[in-house]
Amino acid sequence: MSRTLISVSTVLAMALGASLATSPALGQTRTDPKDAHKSSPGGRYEPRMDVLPGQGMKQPGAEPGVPTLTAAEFEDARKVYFERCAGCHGVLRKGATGKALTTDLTREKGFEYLRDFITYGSPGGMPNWGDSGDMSPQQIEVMAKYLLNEPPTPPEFGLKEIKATWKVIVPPERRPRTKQNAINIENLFSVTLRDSGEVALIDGDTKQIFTIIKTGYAVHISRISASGRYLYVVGRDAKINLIDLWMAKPDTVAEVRVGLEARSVETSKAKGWEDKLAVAGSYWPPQYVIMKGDTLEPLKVEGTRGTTVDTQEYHPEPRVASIVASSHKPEWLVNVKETGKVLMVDYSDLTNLKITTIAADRFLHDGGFDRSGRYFLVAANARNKIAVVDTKESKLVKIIEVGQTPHPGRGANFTHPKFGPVWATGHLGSEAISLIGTDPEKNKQYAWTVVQTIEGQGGGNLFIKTHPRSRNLYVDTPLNPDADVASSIAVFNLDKLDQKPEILPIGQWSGIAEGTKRVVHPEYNKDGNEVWFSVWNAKNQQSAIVVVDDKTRKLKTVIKDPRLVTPTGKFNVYNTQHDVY
Ligand code: DHE
Repeated sequence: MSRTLISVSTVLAMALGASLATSPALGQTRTDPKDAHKSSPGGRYEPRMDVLPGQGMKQPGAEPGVPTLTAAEFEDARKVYFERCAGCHGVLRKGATGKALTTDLTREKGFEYLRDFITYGSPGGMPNWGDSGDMSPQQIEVMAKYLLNEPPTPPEFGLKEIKATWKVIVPPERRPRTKQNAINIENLFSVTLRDSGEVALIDGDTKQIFTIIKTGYAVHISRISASGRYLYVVGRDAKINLIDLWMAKPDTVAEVRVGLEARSVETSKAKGWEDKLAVAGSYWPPQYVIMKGDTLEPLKVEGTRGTTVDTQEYHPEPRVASIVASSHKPEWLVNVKETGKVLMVDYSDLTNLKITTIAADRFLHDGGFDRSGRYFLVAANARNKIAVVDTKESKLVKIIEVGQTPHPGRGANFTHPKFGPVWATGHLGSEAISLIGTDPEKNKQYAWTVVQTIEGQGGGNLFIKTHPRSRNLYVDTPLNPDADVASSIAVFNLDKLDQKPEILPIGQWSGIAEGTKRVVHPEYNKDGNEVWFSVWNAKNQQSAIVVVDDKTRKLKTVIKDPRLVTPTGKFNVYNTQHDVY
């Protein structure tokens, strides 16, 4: 069933409405070893530094024997580097999933070597930027020279800078004491409108857009406070919006920027700590920031720079990936990508901050809890592993080998007819869906091993979802190069996992004629009887949300509105608040 993948950055560029002329053809099968990166499954699902290119950075001074760049060349190369290279090679070029490109190494290799390497790529994973037409020969020459010069350093963003961005728009004492709107908040969906930098709050009962709220740039995820009242939204520009869902018309009541580039936000969920604190992690600077839950007042900034779990070398820019809140203890699990460490941050005493550092594996990305809420399973995606952390004992339980580039989102929990409770992840790099036993009490023999692997439609999977009241498992494939696969969903019967999945043509059901109609991020309503899918087209094309009846697997409603620009993630208030997935 598996189908070849094209590069994720190409896919994302297309979704962003970038010119197809500069991108490889959709579905093109590659055999050239130089193309290994692009054809290797999930090979280019790497972060971009979307906001850093816009930061002014000083050009390092000229050095004897090193080619100089004009100010304009430096600016162009710097922009391209942050957009295309920094995700793998690091902002400071000390290496991440890609090799280090510090000047001691690049100068030894020399200009011609660098130029050819950028042009042709390598089987080890370097894209063939020149050969593919993604970069012109002139751009490549400038980039090779740029790499021979010292890297410019983006600015730090400490408490002073964070505080300067902090705004309380409606102070807590001026906020409503009771809910002022008639909406069933528990069934409200916060929908990411990625390219317009907004979230749409959609009433899950009536399917009406209640309001649209301006948020950060290329907005990423939404999370809900423990009480369900406050919604936290993070943009890629590290802007956090705090939205009060009790207002007659919910709106931003406070905002702050916690850094220059960010992807994650979470709140305090332990007993006695509900709604008290919030935390956000950034890609640059490498840090996380603890804030007051109801005002976003920044309280504490903690850096993540340190040594890696394996080679135990210093890494200058370990990015903060996912952050989840334990419900057992006043702790957050902060997953640090480049060092491979899970930091269990005890937020009960910010002066005497206790952090338990768990050595997992490198390139931690996304993950979720098992159904008991005790164990957290996180993908070390570039290592094809899932690390399991016991949040009660604050210990690593096991590191499990799965398929190529796991991407669980938050994963999917269900009771398997044979193996008992399992948690499932899909993969960017293959059609495999790995089911991992999660019950060390009653099903000890199956716990923390892959008990079954089932086959979806193909690689390019990002999210997978079920619900405690459902016996269906939905698997998306928005990054698959085959347009039919990208615009449809595979749904498995959880009682008959040996049977092939049914394919739901969600893109077609949306009634939209234009675009690839990538279908992404299944999300249940509160009752678990409907599943919502985003039909994600480019910014200048029509997109939609398709709602499916979970029992019949038939189309229920299509939500279309010109304001629904590039909808991607959807966060049902109740399910996000209670970690139902
Ligand atoms: Fe995400 C979650 C990082 C691209 C949609 N994404 C996450 C998390 C991280 C992350 C670290 C976990 C947050 C948490 O739980 O605290 N995402 C990144 C990237 O670095 C990457 C690969 C590239 C980039 O430069 O941003 C990236 N992500 C995307 C997309 O292109 C997606 C598909 C569309 C979009 O809106 O940008 C996308 N990411 C999502 C969604 C979640 C997410 C919907 C939350 C899933 C959930 O169910 O909780």
